[in-house]
Amino acid sequence: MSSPPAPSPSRSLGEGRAPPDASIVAALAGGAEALRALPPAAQAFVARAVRLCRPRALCLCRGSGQQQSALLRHLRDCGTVRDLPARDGCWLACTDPRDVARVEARTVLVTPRPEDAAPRASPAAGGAVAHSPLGNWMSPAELERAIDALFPGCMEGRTMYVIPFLMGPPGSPLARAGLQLTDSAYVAVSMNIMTRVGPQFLPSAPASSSSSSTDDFVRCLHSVGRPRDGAVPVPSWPCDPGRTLIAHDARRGLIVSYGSGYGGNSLLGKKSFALRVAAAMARSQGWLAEHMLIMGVQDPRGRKRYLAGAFPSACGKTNLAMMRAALPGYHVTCVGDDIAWMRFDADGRLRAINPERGFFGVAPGTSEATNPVAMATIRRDTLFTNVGRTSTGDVYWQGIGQSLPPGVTVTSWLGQPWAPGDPEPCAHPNSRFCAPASNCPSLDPAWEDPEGVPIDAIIFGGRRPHGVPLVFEAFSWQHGVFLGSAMRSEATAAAEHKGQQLLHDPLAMRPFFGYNAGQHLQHWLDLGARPGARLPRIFHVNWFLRDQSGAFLWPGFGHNARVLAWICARVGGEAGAVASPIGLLPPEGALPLGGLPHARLFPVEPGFWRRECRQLRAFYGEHFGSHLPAELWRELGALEDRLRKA
Ligand code: OXD
Ligand code: MN
Repeated sequence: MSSPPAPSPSRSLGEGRAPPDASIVAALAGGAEALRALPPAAQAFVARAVRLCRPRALCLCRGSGQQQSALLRHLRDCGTVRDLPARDGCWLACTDPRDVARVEARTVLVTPRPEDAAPRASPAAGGAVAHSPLGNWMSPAELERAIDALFPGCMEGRTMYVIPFLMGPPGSPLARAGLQLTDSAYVAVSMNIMTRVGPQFLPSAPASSSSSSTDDFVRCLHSVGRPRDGAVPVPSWPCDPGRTLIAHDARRGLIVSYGSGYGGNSLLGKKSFALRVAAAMARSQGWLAEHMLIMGVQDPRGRKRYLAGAFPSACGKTNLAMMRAALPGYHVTCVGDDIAWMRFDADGRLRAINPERGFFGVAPGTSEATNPVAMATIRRDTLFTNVGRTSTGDVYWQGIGQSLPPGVTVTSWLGQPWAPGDPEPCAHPNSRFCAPASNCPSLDPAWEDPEGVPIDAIIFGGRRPHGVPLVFEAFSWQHGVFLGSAMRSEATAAAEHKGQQLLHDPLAMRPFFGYNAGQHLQHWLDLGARPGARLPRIFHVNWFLRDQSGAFLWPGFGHNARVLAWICARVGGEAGAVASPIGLLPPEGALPLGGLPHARLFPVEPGFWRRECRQLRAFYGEHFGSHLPAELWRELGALEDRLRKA
C-alpha cells in the first residue's frame, strides 16, 4: 500500500497544535531551549516553520536588554548596523536601495472570495490574484503555491529568531499576542523596541482542538529571502525585491512576509497584525483597529480630553501626537502615534489603547522646531535606518535644522560622501527612527492603562493644498464616517508611489484595510448605532492649505493646538459653530488665527466642493460599487443637495 502523499510544507504552517516534529527543532543550535519556553501551539508553529525554512539555529527572543545589546553587536559584526557614538545606545542601518518602503503592490489579503478582501478586486478569468486600490486579493490556494515557491530552504545557513510578542498593555481586554519567526536580527531588534517581547506573552493554556487558530496568537513568518540567482548585492542587507510578498490570512491568523527587511513589510506586529489582521478580528469581535494616533489635551483649567486622529502617511501624525502646544496653558500628551485599538466599555464610552510600544517615525523634517519631543525621544536607544551619518558618529537628514559644525562631514545613506547643497538628499525620504515609547518626554501617564483612554473626539485629516478648511465638525456620527470615507491626501514616501498626486484614502486605511473596505465602513456605522454608545464627535482638519505662491498658510505644528482647543471646547459644549454645507465651522474669532484672515483658512467654495463630490461619486462607483453602505451614498446625496442650495 502506498503511503499518503506528504502534505505541502505550507499547508500545515498555520495549523495543528501538537509539535509533531519537535525533534528537528531540538537538533538545531538553541532549538531545545527555544521550544521549551513556548506553549505547545507555538512549538508546533516553530517546528513547521523550521521544517519549511531549514534554518541553521534558533534564537528565542526574551525581550531583555542584554539580549538586545548582543543582537546589535552581532548586527554590527555582520556590517548591517554601525554604532553612533554621539548618541547613547543608538545605531544606524542602511538598507539595500531597493528595499526602502512598503510594497503595496505585493501586499495581499488572503480570503476565499475576492470580494471578502476588497470591494472591486476582480481577478482576470480564473485568476488567483486581483489588484485594486482598496486592497489586493490572493486565493488561499495561491498563497500555498507562493509559500512553496518562496520559503523552502530560505533560511539555510541563517538563524531563525523566535519572537513571542504582545500588542497592547499587559492585562488589557484588547491586548493580543503574536509569534513572529524571522531570519533578520534587524527585525528582532526592531520588534523588541516596537512591541512587548517575551515568551510570557503567549497564552500558556493549550487551546482546545475545536477552537480556531486565531484564538491564541497570530502566527507571523518572515524571511528576508534568498534571491533565486543567489546574488546579495548589499552583503549586509539581504532581500529579494523581485519576489517580495506580504500576505495576510486573517481567518487562519497567519501573516507571511517574504523578500523585504524594510519595517513596514517586516515588523509584522505593526501594519500587518495591528491594522490588517486586527481589523478583521475587530469586526467579528465588535471593536475597531484603526490607523490613528491617540493624544491627550489638557486645557488651562486642568481638564483633559483624549482625541484619536486618522491621517494618511506623511501628514505629520507623529508631530501631532508629540506636539508641544504653542497655546498658553495647553498641554498635549502622547498615547500613540500610529495605531489605535478601540472598544466601547460597559458605560458606552469608546476607549483606546496603543497596541505598540515604540515609534517608527519618518526622520526627514524632524527637528527641534517641528518636533522637539521626537528629538528628545531619539537621543538614546534608537535604531535609525537610511539616514546620513556624520563623521562625529551622529545622524543627519534634510530638515534636521542643525548646520554641520566646521570640519564635520556626512556620509549619505548610500554610503557616499555628501555635502549640503548636493542634489540628492543624504537621508532617504522614508528614512526612519525606531525608538521606545518610554523615551518620550510627553508620554501620557495613562498610556499603558489596560482599559484604554476615553476618546472624546475623532479627527480625520489629509494633506490638501486647496479648498478644504482648517477644521470643521461633522453633523453626526454617520456624517463623520462619510467624511472619513471621503478622505484624500497627497502621496507619501512611505510607499512606492511617486509624485504629489492626490490619493483617495478612506479612513487613512487604504493600504491597511484587512477586509472589504465597504464592510469596514459599515462596521463603523453599526458601532455608531449601538444602543447606549456615547459617541465621540468627529472633525476634519487640514493643516496644509497653501497660498498662490505655494507657501503654507497655516503655521502648523504647535499652533495646531489652537484647533485642538476649539475641538475640546466643542466637546465640552463651550464653543459655538456655524452650519455650512460641508459641516460645522468655527465662527469668526472662535480660534486665534494669529492675524490670518478667517476666510482664507475656512474656504467653503461651492464650486470646489461640487467638483469634490463629482470625484467622490466616481471613486465610490468605481472602487466600492454596491459594497458602499447605502448611508454613505445618502450622505453624498445630502451634501450635493446642500451645495445646490448654497
Ligand atoms: C507608516 C505609514 O506609519 O506608512 O509608516 O503609515
Ligand atoms: Mn502609519
